[in-house]
Parts: sequence; C-alpha cells; structure tokens
Amino acid sequence: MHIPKPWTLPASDVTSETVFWNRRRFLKSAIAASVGVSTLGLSGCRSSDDSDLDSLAGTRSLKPLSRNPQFTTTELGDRTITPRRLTAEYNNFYEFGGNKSIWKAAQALPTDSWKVEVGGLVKNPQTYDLDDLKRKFPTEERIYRFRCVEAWSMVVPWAGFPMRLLLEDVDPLSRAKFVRFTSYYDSEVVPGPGWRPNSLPWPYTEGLTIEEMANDLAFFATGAYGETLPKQNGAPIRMVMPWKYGFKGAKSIVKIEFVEEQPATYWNSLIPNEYGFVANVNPDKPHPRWSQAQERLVSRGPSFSWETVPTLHYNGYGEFVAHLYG
Ligand SMILES: Nc1nc2c(c(=O)[nH]1)N[C@H]1C(S)=C(S)[C@@H](COP(=O)(O)O)O[C@H]1N2
Ligand SMILES: [Mo]
Repeated sequence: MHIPKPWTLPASDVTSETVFWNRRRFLKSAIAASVGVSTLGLSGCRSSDDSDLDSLAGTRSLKPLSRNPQFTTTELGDRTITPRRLTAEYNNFYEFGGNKSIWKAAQALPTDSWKVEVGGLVKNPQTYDLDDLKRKFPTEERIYRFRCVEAWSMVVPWAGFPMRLLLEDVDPLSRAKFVRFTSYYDSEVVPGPGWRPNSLPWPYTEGLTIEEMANDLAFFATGAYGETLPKQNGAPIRMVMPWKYGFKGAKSIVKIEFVEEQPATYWNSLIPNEYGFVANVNPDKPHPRWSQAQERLVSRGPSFSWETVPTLHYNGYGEFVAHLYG
C-alpha cells in the first residue's frame, strides 16, 4: 500500500498537504494502532519532484525505516510536516554564515570517515564511526515539532536513535551530572557568520543534564525525510530535543563528554542574558527582545505571510519532560 508523504507533493500544492494530513489524522484515529503501524508505519519515500534539488545533494535513502508510533502526526495539532525543501534551504548554521541561506556554503563540511568520540566520566569510552552507530542503535523515524528561539518553527520527520541508547552503551559514572556536545570545527573550513570574527566561542558546544539526555524524547538525528541528513542540517549526526529551543541541538557532532559541572555552551557564553542553559520552549517567558507567545510556521511565500500559531509550553511535550523540571 503506497501512501504519498506530504513532501512528495508538488512544490506548489500547499492545500493538498493540509487535506492529506487531515485525512491521515482521521485514518490514524479510525484504524487500530497495530494496523496503523503496519500499513502507515513505513516511510523513507524519495519524491520525484525534489530528487534533483541541489540542496539535497549527497543524501542517501534510509529505507526501509520504521516510524515510532509514539511520535506521529496525531499530536501535531495545528501543524503539518514542513515541506522538505524548506527544511533543507532555511537554516541556522553559524559556522557557514550569519543568515538563513547557508546551504550552499555548508557543502564544504567534510563528512567522510566521520567519527564521534565519547568519553569523560564513563566506564566504557567509545569512538564510533557511522557504521558502528547504525549497527548498535537501530534507526527509526520520529516526527517532531521544532521551535527556534527566533520564533519560527517547523515539523520535521527525523531519522535516528534515542540518545539514551548511546548513554547506556558508554555507561556513565555516578559522578557524571552533565553532558557536553561539540560540533565540527576547523577554522580553515568554516568561514563563520562574518561578525566578531576573533571573539566567537568556537567550536559550537551544547549541554544537557544526564536526566535530559536519558529522556525518551532526546534524539540523535542521522537523517530526515527518509534520507541521510543534508550537510546544512547537521550531517552526519545532530542533536534534536523537541521541547527545547533549536539552538540547544548542536549539529555535526564530533565529541560527547560526560562531566561533573554544567558545561559552558556557545550561545550562553556569547549572550548569557538572552540564551540560557536550560532553554525549554516557554510561551510565558519572553526573550529580552521579543515575545515567545507565538511562532511563525516556516512555509512557502514571503516571511511576512507565514501563518502564526500559539507557542506551547515545552513545545507541546510536557507529558514527557515536565517532571524533569519540578
Ligand atoms: N553547530 C551548530 N549547530 C546549530 C546551530 C549552529 O549555528 N551551529 N544553530 C542552531 C539553531 S539556532 C537552530 S534553530 C538549529 C537549526 O537547525 P536546521 O537548520 O536544521 O533547521 O540548529 C542549531 N544547531
Ligand atoms: Mo535557533
């Protein structure tokens, strides 16, 4: 049974996407879960209309890919999956530039023979290559809302694995309380955003508590839309924590360290009064320069006409994470 995914639809057909997803939501609720999983649970489609996009150059199919039924479109409420092209061509990746149009520059990221070094306060330090990761941690698809601190948002079908599996594999010592994640950096390769060239806290780093990393939602993405990640989205492996602002999700991870103290992080070091360490999505806590009560859904057309929707506490994932924060 072939069910087209929204990103297989023609680039101009926004209405069909909405109709399709409304229909799919109806199907999901009408069909017993087990049937829903077996008939709708496979993804990994590559559409004919976007397969020749330059912004998707070098991506490979992850088919067959099983969708985690816990994270499907039924919880998306007012949104639909963001067209694939927009996820691939509207980015934040300051290593490659200070605006949203960095996907071409990001093609300079060298992803061959990638390794992720995991160490610090663990019993079992590891250096994984991509084959190790794939073999040890089965790839699944999850559809998550994604909320940038700049008040725009998307919905992305990621592929990857829960962070908890990696955490269990390296077996942290009880002294380990935080985890520090480091992105790829080579000053010869990344031009940076063009401002404050000599005072940026490279490499990009981020951090979580151990409890946050062990949470069901915390995810390492190695793909999106059924294929490996495009470089501009943080290939070959990036963090996704859907209840936090997007900047917490470091891209192109090369190192993971288990530590005792809360680690310094990129945006928090640069502008501490605007970007905290916890950075959970919270409509009631405005950014010093703008409200966080609402967000604009990244969509086709000029940005001023993007649909505005209310922002949800924890980006709508409170049932999974609220207990972490008392
Ligand atoms: N290494 C690195 N990771 C990063 C960033 C960055 O500039 N460098 N930007 C962050 C921000 S602010 C956001 S919103 C997301 C954007 O991810 P996307 O371009 O795949 O949508 O990546 C996050 N991860
Ligand atoms: Mo962001």
